[in-house]
Amino acid sequence: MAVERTLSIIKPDATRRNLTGKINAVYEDAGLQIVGQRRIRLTRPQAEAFYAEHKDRPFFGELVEFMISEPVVVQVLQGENAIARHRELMGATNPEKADEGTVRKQFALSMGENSVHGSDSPESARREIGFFFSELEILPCA
Ligand code: DAT
Ligand code: MG
Repeated sequence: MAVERTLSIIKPDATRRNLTGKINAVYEDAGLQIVGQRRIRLTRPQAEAFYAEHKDRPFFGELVEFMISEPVVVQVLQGENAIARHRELMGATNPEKADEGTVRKQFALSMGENSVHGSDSPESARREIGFFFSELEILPCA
């Protein structure tokens, strides 16, 4: 296994309910280091570009409206096997199917308002980290 980086987003339903710290604690307790983090409001073109792979899906409009509705926290997580490990900690897209203890099981409101995003492969991690962060903004501890 290798040290990886992945892109995480704490979504509007979670920032709105003041859950940033609780979600960060799940990641930090699991040994993932938050090596970059910024609270931003996504613009509509940014949200559309970030989720371009879903542009033909019926839920795309709703997804974009949701992602621009309140601030989000974008972050880079680093650790052993971070991409898959983060997806495990997040739980299934549909919170009704998410395992006990996962972020989505604990906090998600619905399939759409599901509290967190995580990259799903090394390729998407590279693209998604580059979408929000420059190398200078990513600061791991030694
Ligand atoms: P994930 O976020 O688990 O990687 P995804 O990439 O398939 O899931 O979809 C991106 C987001 O789009 C997901 O977090 C919530 C929303 N979404 C996906 N499927 C949906 C559906 N059937 N109805 C409403 N929103 C949906
Ligand atoms: Mg996805």
